[in-house]
Amino acid sequence: MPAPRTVLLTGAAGGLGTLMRDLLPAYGYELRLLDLRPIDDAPDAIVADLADRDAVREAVRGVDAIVHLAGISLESSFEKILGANIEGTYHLYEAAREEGVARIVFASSNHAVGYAPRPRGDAPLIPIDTPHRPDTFYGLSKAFGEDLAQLYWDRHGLETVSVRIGSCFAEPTSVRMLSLWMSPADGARLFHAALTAEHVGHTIVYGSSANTRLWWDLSSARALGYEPQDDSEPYAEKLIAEQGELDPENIAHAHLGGHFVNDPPIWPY
Ligand code: NAI
Ligand code: 15L
Repeated sequence: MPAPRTVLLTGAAGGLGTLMRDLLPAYGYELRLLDLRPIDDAPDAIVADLADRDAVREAVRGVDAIVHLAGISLESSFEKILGANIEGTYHLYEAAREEGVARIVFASSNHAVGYAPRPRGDAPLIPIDTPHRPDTFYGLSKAFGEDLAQLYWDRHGLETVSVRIGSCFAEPTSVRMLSLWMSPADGARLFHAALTAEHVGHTIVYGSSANTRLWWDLSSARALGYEPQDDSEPYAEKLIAEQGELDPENIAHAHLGGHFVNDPPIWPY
């Protein structure tokens, strides 16, 4: 596929969307922005709900690719997750199919496989082909999004890179995040690789920096051309001094999904 130029960024008002609005244009993309919420410094952004199929179809028209970040990003009721993440993602894929968009980069999450035990000692890294083990309705919606992406590749030839993002914030803020952190700059590198790699079909990758304390296998991300430059290790001493080492007897510390397995943060809206 030729390198995409015009990219629809859904969820552009959110935390990750704001970071990517700053970082992705340097790779040559012209971004079209969409979110439920208006964006103060982007008056041209499309304000639309993924529930609005006509608005979604119009937003998708003419773009080369989509980076799909919009949705509920924490745990919520099944009904709310169903609307925003499951039906919303379906509407986006249908619109992309109808408008002939070649590729979607889907913001999946570590929580699609959150009940995978975190590796300890010399145990192997969590493999890409680990079975779906969602830790929440939120994680379940990400597992659905990955399966939807597979269906649209197999049936319609629409390509997707599903990025099971770890924790993409300016800095890691917990001991768990030392293993899952994806620096914003590495996030942009990975999204760029996902947008430009040839023949991805439906590829699932883990999304993190090259952390010393890595828990998962980055090889499928590297195969796209992703070369992470950052490592959370400089933050380790301070975070461990403040929070202590992870306790294997603590269920939240024993699984990839962390506190989502027993006390997930709830979407506030
Ligand atoms: P966020 O909650 O800050 O942003 C999500 C955005 O989606 C919000 O601006 C919200 O208004 C918008 N949105 C929600 N429902 C919508 C709807 N029905 N129609 C249109 N827009 C809607 O979340 P964040 O952290 O920016 O994450 C972005 C994406 O990446 C999410 O899909 C999240 O699940 C995923 N992700 C993020 C991780 C992270 O570390 N930030 C980790 C793993 C996955
Ligand atoms: C996610 O999927 C969330 O969207 C994000 O807010 C973080 O909680 C992240 O996972 C995480 O596991 O740290």
